[in-house]
Amino acid sequence: MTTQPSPLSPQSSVLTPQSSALSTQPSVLNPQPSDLSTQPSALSPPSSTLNPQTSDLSTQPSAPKPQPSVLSSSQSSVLKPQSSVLLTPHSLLITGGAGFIGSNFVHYWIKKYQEDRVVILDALTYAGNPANLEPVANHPQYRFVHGDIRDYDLVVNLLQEEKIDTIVHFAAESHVDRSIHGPDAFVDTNIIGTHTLLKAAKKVWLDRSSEELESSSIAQSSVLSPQSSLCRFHHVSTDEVYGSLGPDDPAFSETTAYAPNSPYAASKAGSDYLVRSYFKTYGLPMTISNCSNNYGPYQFPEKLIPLLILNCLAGESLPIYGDGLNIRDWLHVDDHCRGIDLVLKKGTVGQTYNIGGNCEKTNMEVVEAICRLMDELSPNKDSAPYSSLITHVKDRLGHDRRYAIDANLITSELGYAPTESFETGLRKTVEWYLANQDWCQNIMVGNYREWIEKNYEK
Ligand code: NAD
Ligand code: TDX
Repeated sequence: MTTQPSPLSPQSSVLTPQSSALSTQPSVLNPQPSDLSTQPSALSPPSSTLNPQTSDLSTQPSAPKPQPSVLSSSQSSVLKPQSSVLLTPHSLLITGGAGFIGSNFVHYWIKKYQEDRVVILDALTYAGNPANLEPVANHPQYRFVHGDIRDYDLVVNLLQEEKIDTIVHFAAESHVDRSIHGPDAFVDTNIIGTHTLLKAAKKVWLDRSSEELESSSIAQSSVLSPQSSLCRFHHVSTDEVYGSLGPDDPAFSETTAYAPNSPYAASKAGSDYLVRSYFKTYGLPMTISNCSNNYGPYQFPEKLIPLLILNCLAGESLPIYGDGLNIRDWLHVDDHCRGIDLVLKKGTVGQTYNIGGNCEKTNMEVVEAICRLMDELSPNKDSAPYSSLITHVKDRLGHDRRYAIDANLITSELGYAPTESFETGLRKTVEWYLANQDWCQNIMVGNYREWIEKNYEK
């Protein structure tokens, strides 16, 4: 539950913060930012003394000499974010790499860092599509593994076999509406799955005993320790963990209290907490990015922007939930990939970074912009404007009213700035869907049709 004054749209049938017993325990349901955030202001300065690590970590013979700038805690046994740790990834495990953002990230990374090994682990759920990876599938450093992030042995073996130094974790159940119809899969993948990856990373990067090392076929030099800047668990998360903003509230910063409203958002919040705890408790080198709404090529057409483009092409209605005045902060997926790259290479270990587009739009503004582009790029045969297809439909349960990201930390610390405006990014996106009709047709069958029937009660 949230303390925000107006998180629920007027149409919503969901509990308001004022209602019943939920509002009687604000200190439980609404922890203060200091309880939940990683607090950039609390960064501990790099210690000049070589400090022993936490008790768990100090037992590790694979870390002969703690280095001063990394993860050392001075008096406290609780680890704090530490700057001046520069990571140079060589072998990446990209989970969920066959999905929308994951596949764009794989394209981005292979193009920019040709020498790096890129291993993709994806269960190929309805949202995973090998076709998203076809353009890079013949790259010599590319490997696709069809498997589940909840398969601990598989993940441990992959980390060892491929000498993985960097995990970029995209795999998730990602659609809010599906989480309303069936939350279980969200808990399974987003919470249990993330925890399985964390356990595997801890096992391979932190827990190896000297006997294991001696009998291992992996060279000692490839073994990573929490004291090294050689490994990283990067967790890709969402702005939805922060809940819903009122019209005049400041944008979400890294210290905003978590207040997830949908099962999807709650499962992502749970996974964020687990990642944070593996840093604080065990010293697993991690970073988290919480990003706003992405759009761009390869996005599954259950999400607003591709759904609207494809419905225009099919001459079907353009369903807008409720009054259409809900606000999202839109970011082109390439700019999200750039942000993750910066966090990996220059980010502070243990830190959360918000990534956003500084681009708040109501859903009505989005649908109208798409209709204008479609009128220009693929006019309706009977010349009727596509906006005539806009239809207001029943609101989403618990529909968050407004998201907005304050990206000052990543901007000032890492020099991040989006390169696409909404106008340029949306035009490119519409052009991509128009030019990739085969990709669209191959997706809009079977399960997809069933989902559309179910969600829109056709
Ligand atoms: P997506 O639904 O398009 O792709 C998810 C991918 O994960 C698919 O390829 C799927 O097959 C794979 N997957 C699902 N369960 C799996 C499992 N158990 N094991 C292995 N693979 C599994 O999602 P997306 O939109 O690309 O989002 C990627 C990540 O970014 C998610 O963690 C999401 O929460 C986050 N995020 C998304 C957005 C957005 O606007 N789409 C914004 C902020 C954050
Ligand atoms: O048919 C629709 N009609 C409609 O009005 C759909 C599918 C959506 N909407 C509205 C709901 C939202 O206010 O459009 C807005 C955007 O909806 P989605 O594309 O479903 O995205 P959202 O729910 O905001 O969540 C997205 O951004 C944050 C991603 O799906 C998440 O994975 C990400 O974490």
